[in-house]
Amino acid sequence: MSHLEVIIGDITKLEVDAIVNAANTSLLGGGGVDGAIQRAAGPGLLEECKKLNGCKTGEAKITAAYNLPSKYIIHTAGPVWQGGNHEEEQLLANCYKNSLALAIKHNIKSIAFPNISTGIYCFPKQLAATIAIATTLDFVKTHPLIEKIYFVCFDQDNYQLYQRGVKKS
Ligand code: AR6
Repeated sequence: MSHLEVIIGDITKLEVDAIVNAANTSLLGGGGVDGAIQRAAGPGLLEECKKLNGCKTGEAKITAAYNLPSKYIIHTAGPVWQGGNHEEEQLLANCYKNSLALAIKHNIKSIAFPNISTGIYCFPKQLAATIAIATTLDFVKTHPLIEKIYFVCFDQDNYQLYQRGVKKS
């Protein structure tokens, strides 16, 4: 499906309308991709994030992108994997859905997702990839204004899982 593209690399370098940040509910920064985005965007980002009142798990908020080449950053808080009986799957799907819904509101046509929750939050990678691909495909079916969705993988495991998953879809 031409809407979805899998790439490997650093999401902070992408020239797209919006990149998505795998943040936490405080939106006040952290490690992983969040730390990389905060560092590359510069201090203005944290100042804007402080005014957002956090973000519930599965929800999404938008900011400017400051020193990044993208136009916006959509921040979403992924679920922490706790064994699978704490609505983790639904909450992860919500991250993708709510980020895409916010993108539509802001007329965003290209968006790049990191592999939300699969780092520090320990969500199983295969399951996360399946949810990410199914949820985004389902969304673009009814929202054709989103032209391109990039899955930006940072490790080979995820890269292979996503390539296989997108090929099959
Ligand atoms: N570009 C693309 N992907 C990246 C980059 C990058 N520059 N850096 C890491 N990744 P994680 P989480 C990948 O841990 O599991 C933070 O402290 C990484 O390899 O960043 O959702 C937040 O503040 C992995 O595949 O996010 C939260 O507290 C994916 O991004 C917590 O971590 C997500 O890994 C969120 O944990």
